Amino acid sequence: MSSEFFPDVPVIPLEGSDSKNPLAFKHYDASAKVGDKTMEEHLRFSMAYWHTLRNGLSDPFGVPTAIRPWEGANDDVENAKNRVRVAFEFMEKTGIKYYCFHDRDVAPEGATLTESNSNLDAVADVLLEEQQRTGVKLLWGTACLFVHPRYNQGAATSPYADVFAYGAAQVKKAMEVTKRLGGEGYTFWGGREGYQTLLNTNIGRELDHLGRFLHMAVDYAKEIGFDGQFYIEPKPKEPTKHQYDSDAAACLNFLRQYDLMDHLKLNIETNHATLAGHSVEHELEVAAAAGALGSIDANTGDEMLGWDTDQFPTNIYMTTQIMLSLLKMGGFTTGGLNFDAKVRRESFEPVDLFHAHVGGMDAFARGLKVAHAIIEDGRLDKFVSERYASYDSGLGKQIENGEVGFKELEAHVLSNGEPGVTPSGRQEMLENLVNEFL
Ligand code: XLS
Ligand code: NI
Ligand code: NI
Repeated sequence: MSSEFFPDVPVIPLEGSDSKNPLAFKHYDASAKVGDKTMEEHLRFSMAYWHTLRNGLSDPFGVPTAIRPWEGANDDVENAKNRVRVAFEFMEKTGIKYYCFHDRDVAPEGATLTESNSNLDAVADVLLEEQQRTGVKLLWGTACLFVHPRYNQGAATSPYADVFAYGAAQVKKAMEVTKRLGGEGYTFWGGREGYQTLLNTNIGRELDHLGRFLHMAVDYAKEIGFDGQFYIEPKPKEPTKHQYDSDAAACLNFLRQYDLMDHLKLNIETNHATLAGHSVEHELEVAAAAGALGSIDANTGDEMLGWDTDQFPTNIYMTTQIMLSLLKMGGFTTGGLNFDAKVRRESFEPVDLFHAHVGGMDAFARGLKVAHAIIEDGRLDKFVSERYASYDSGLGKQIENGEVGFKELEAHVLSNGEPGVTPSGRQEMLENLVNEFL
């Protein structure tokens, strides 16, 4: 284990809930079993390279504040390679076993595509070496199709075919590198796939182009034998006024319209859900109901602010609800909890990165334990299944099986009259029940 970049931070110990050490786990015990899996297997934590290694913490009003002593003077390949060592030391010390990256997070963009690709290959050599040294794996890769000026009006939905082509070339390479690093998935997040004004926009054509783009990705994956899971990540706005991948329902509709349901699952991000006017558990449930919940970008927003603040998750009630949805659908297969989150601009020291991740991991460990206890207890599940029991037999079953139509149902009403008083929804009782476990 190397201890070059964070000499003052040891491997984060597990000290239990009585510990007052801020850099110790109080709840996350990687090898402890919760039900039939260990915490590590349930939670599959991942570090987001773009935030943890590349976010200088600037905001629209101020310059970067982050102190990152390992950064060289130049944004070159040598510096990028050194940064990989930092990333892996960080993951070794926090016990995070996965990471995610955009092509341009890990290696600098060159003057040409060829140069950018060779930069990426050179850094990928080091990523692979460090993966082998530490056992850390790649949860998913992606391409950054939103920073460079060429993408100012989108990539796959840019009105300009040459820009579409550039985006495709970039994704082709990012998929190849993801495969080389054994990535378990590949994510498409809209970036600038959306519009700023309808006055200059043909939505139908842009959506068709996005559909074509994703089919090309599916075809190319088959061609190179990349068998990782593709994800699409909903977000309603920011940077564009309207992003086409607005929310889980819009993404599912898009996937169905373009015959992509078999190829992509959703990567749900908490702060994107709230930007869309939903809760994260709403988005998770919508995705899971369609059999399409793939992965989670674990962060949180600020209820008072209307933008993507990407804060680290600390709210136990929220992590409990996320874990309830996840456990109900049987847990992750290829996905994980990726901390797509950044420390505040005011938290600029390297050690703040540890506080942030350790806190997020502990918040999810508690959420996991609480959600598991609620499921074991069984009262919540029982209440919900009893609520739908009228569909388990008789008329309800006939409705579900498609055995009756309006005429039969009319006849049923004519002979049975009013349904009678329906049972209470008992929301408050159920909220109290959840609180019993917190
Ligand atoms: C931005 C997105 C982005 C994706 C990866 O809001 O969350 O970080 O997760 O491109
Ligand atoms: Ni994200
Ligand atoms: Ni985001």
